[in-house]
Order: sequence, then C-alpha cells, then structure tokens
Amino acid sequence: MNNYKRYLVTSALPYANGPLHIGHLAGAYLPADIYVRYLRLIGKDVVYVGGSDEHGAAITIKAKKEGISPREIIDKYHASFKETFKKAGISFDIYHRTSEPIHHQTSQDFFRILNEKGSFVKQTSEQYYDEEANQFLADRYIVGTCPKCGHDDAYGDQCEKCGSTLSPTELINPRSTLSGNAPILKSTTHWFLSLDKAEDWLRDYLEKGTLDGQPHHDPGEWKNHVSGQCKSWLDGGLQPRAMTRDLEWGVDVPPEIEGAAGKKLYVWLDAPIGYISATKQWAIDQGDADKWKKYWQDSESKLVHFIAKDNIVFHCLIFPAILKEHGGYVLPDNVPSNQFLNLEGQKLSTSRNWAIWVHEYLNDFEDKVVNHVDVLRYNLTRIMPELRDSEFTWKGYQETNNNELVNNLGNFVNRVLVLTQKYYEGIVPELDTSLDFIGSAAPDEAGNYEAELGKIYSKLQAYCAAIEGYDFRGGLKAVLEISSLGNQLLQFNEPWRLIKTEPEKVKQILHLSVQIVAALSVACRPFLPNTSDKLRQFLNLDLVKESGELSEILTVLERGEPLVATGHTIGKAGHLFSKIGDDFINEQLEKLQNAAPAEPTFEALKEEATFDDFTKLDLRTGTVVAAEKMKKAKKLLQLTVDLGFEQRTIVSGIAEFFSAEEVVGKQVVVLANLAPKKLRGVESQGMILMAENEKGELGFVSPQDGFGNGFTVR
Ligand code: B3M
Ligand code: ZN
Repeated sequence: MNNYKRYLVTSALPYANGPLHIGHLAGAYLPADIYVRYLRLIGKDVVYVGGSDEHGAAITIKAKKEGISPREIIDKYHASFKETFKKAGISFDIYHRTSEPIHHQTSQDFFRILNEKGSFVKQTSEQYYDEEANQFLADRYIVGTCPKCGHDDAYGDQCEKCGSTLSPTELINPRSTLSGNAPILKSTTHWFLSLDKAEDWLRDYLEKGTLDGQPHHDPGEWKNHVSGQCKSWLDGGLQPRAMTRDLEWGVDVPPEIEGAAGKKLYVWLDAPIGYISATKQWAIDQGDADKWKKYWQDSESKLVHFIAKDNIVFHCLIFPAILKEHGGYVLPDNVPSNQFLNLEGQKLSTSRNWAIWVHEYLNDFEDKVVNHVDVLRYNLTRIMPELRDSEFTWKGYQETNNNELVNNLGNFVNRVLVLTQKYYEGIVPELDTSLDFIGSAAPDEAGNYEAELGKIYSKLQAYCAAIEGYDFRGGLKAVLEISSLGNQLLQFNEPWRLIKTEPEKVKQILHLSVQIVAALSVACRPFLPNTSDKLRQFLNLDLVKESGELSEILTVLERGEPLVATGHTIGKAGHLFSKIGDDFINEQLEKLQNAAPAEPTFEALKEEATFDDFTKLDLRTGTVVAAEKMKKAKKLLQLTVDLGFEQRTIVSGIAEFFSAEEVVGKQVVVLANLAPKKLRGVESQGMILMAENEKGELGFVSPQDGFGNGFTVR
C-alpha cells in the first residue's frame, strides 16, 4: 500500500428526493464502507464522510409535484437516509447535509476565490425559458429527445438511457417539465468555469497520473471504464461550463458579487464541496475545528471518491478542476466508480417501482432472515458491479445465503464451537504438534500446525491485496476460502470419529479450527460487521473495534503463533445464519411483480397501407342489442348488433373477458363488409373491433356515448 499518512474517503451524496434502493447501496456506499473498515482494521487514519445532496432540480421538482416545500422534502429524506445507512452498517464518521450554513459558506468561499482568480468567464447567452412558470429551464427542468440515442425523455443535462451528458440546446423537441410547454429562448448571464484551459493538466493528471510534473497516483490502478469515460471527454474537447443557475433553491451566488441577484450555484459545484463542509463539521464535532485541513490540504492524504458511473465526469474532471483552481487542496487519488446493478433482468427504476428499497428490507426482514443486514451486504458484495453491470435475483440471494453463508461459514463455525464445548467444556485445548493429522488443502496432505497458520496468513494477504485494489468481490471470496479451509480440515480429519480412537489428535484439529474462526472474526469485519460481533461473542473475545486488529493478527500468524491461547474459554454458539426457503423467495418475487407494472410491449408496425387500402374497409357504428354464450365454445359470444339500417348476427371471440349480460348495450365499431363466415354452425356477418394489450386483454373500441348506429368510421 502506498505511503499515505491518512485517508479521506467519500460516498456520493444522494439527492434527498426519494428512497435508496439496493443499486445505490451496491454502487457507492457498501464498497466505501468495506474499504474504510478495512483501512481502520490495518490501523490507518481514515475519515469517511457522506451526506445528503439537498439542492438541485430533482428536489424542487419533487416538492412541486407533492405540493410541499423543498425543505419538507429534504428533511424527510435526510432523516430517512441517515437511519437507513446506520441500520445497513454504513460507518460514516459523519453524515452531513448540504442545507447546513457551514456548507453554504464553504461553497460561497470557493466561488469567491475562483471568481477573484479569474477562473470564470461571465457570459450572456440565450437559454430555454418557460413563460408559464416564469423560469429558466436547465438540467432536469427540461426534457426532450436525446440526440445520441433517440430516447424520448432525456434531461437537459443527461440522458439516463444512454448515459450521454447533454446540454438543453442539444435536445430535440425540448419541453418544460414544469408546464409541459415548448420553451422559448431568453437571454441570461452566468459564470462559466473555463474547463477548456484545464484540459492539458487534466490529461496529464488522468492519463499519466502526474500533477504539476510530479507523480501523483498510479493511473493503472484506476478502473478501465472510469479512465475510458474521462478519455472520451478529454478527446471531445472540454468546453467552459456554467457554474450558476437561475433558480430559487440552492446556494446563493455570494451577494456582493455584481449580478448575483437571483443566481444560485450549480448543484454540481456545491455538492462535491459538500465533502469538504462535512469534514469541517466532523472536525468541529471532534473539538478541533482545524483538523479537517490535514485531510484535504496535506499532500500525504489520500482522497478516494466512491460513486456510481453516472457521476464520473463530475468527480474526475469538474471537481478536480475546481479544487485545482482554488489551490491548496489534494486531488482524488482514485475514483473507483461502480457500474449499475440490475434487478431480475431489468434496470432498477424508481419511477417504475422496480426496486428493492433498502429501508423496507431493513425493517421488514429482521424477523424473516437471520442476520438480515449481513446477508444483504454479503449478497450485494458478491455481485457488486465493480467492472461491469451485474444483476440481483432473489434466487441468487437464496442460493448464496444457503450455500455460502449457511453451509460454508455458518456450518464451520458451528461445528468448531459445538465440538469444543462438547469435548473440552469450551476450553481451547493444548497443542501437541508432534501428532500427525491431515492438512486442510487435500485429503492426502500431511498436516503441519505452522503450515496451517501460514495458509490463513497467505489467504489474508490475498484478501488485503484485493481490497486495496478495490476488488471487494475478491476480498470477500478470500474470506470464504478461509472458511472452506476450516471445513476441509474438519471433513478430512473427522474429529467426531477420531475422538473415540485418537483423542489427542482431536485437540490439535480443534485448536487449529478455533484459530481459523478467530481469523474469520476479523477478516469478515469489513463485509459482515454484525457477523464479526457474533463470532467474537461466540469466542468470548473482545469485539473488533476496527483499530488495527487485522495488522495485529497478521503479525501473530506470520510468527506461527495462535490467535487464541490454549486455556481460553470460549462462549456458546448461537445462530449465525439460517436457510431461506422457496416460499420466502416466491413471496418477494410476487411482491416485486405487483409493485411494478410491467413495461408495456408494443407490436411492431405492419407494412405501410395506402389510403385506398383503408377505404376498402367499411366500418360502421353499431350497438349490441342481444348476446348469448355459444354452446361448447369457451371463447365465443353470439351477438346481435344494430347497424341502424339492419341488424346483424356477429360471432365474437370475447367470452373470456366479457359476459353476455355485460356486453348488451355496448356501442361498437363493426367491420361491416367482411365476408361472412360460419363459426360453430352460425354465420357471422361482420366483426366488431377490439383493442388487445400486451397481456392479451381485450377492450371495446366505441364511439362516444349516444352516437347513432350505422354511420361510417373513417
Ligand atoms: N446527488 C447525484 C446522484 O445522486 C448527486 C451526487 C452528488 S456527489 C457530490 O446521482
Ligand atoms: Zn440517450
């Protein structure tokens, strides 16, 4: 690990406008939490900050929709986020919010300094304006067709379908999200950050990992998809970017600056500064108001931002540019962004309610799933979209729980504790290393005490390397491999048999197994904090406080010494995990399907028809005057339809959806010149028009109420 003295780790500040789903957790919070818990375990000085992003159009639009104030929205979601993160074990040192005065001041100070340094150009340009709402339309206030992919509802700043970053003037057929109207153009003045001037040094920083000609970080440690996105931005050429908006909600442009009236800071200017103001508040809470400075302003501090992929440009280009223009701040060493998590084959979607909401999971599953928080953390880490999009399925959740947590980890721990209680009254047995046993690697391996400790040691080293390289799936895998070694040790030696014939050997095997459980109690900590606590209680050891315990056990293991001494009395085993049945999974799947209406699918259009083709059809208005179910035909109703000038008998395949009684009186449209056809012995003289949706359900196509019969539809 490179020689940084301290770490400042951040997770993206979620917009306080809607609940968090598992994709958020797996994207920016769980990976950061694993990383910081690990850093604390190896004794590093780390501060982990987060908070709610309480500005931006997302919030004001939501407030407007619900007819309440932005303040009510942010208070509600901020409180809920804070509680949700706490329950999920996301171990922020501070969870702050951008509506706090200290944040407004910090952001305004940045603006002042950049303004004084000439980092901005003030430009007047024509921007879209909603005349009905009396508001300029930037970012999410405007939607239209994406010029890149044709998606109909792309926002003014971004297309959520293809991920392109956009500006409002690029949208095809723009419309206001406030009124739905087409906007007009109106001129307005804003402060633009001269990103174009930063292009050269940003290229060095991102592609070579150098800053001011000095090595800064190893760009090879950055994920490909992150570097790739940065490169494509740079290759496209950077443009000056507006850092202010005409809005009512947000951080004011410092009022003493000329032209500030009515202007707010762009949310992507103030939000990342939220990491700094959060650290300032943390320092105040620590009783040392200046303490934040060493984390942000000392080159021996490592800054790491955990985000999802739609935030890459802001963290890799724009925020670094702001920090550098200001001067005196460290720049990110890495931005290990994750890709997206899908759910049961579809994109997670808040608007479609296709999601597993974290607060719901945390509240509802406590009684249903043993160790439910860690089970979720385990699952999400195991499928974390570190390098590519990945998918959560309830089936996968069940299998992972049953096969890996119950059968591997839980089973091993339980056997060790139960056998130690049974044979030795819970006292870690003494060790006679002269006795032979079978090693954990293979059934024919000669066992060796030090070699066994060495195996744990090297698995732990692989574990450290994975986590330090932001490969959290790899780190978790190493934990399970340690548990597998333990299971194999028991499987190959069968202490439950051996106890009758060679009881001395069993001491050696269980002594070793206790060491493995102890190693697991530390190693699982970043991923499974509750499990770590339980294991420590089972072992009757102090809880892991995340202050260098991993480094300590590595030193002990490297010396070939035990982690738990002979003679130590362990506690009783409890429930660590338990099997999840099919019923539970089916219930969840059903709940998901019911909560989210299926996305309608549309038939492809048929080949073009001419007007002449159309006029061949004689469509007439009519009314059903009598109906009866046809014998031995489940789907058919025999209808009598009044066409004004005559009555027709029509056999119609609608009986699965409508009863004879309910169709009498319905107004319909009839294809009146369709060639007659005999169906079940009855001649059908035409056809009534019905619409059919993607589920095959039928609906009547009717003229307006009271419209007469026999008239032509064209
Ligand atoms: N609130 C966007 C988001 O939630 C934004 C992140 C800010 S991080 C400084 O995707
Ligand atoms: Zn698009």
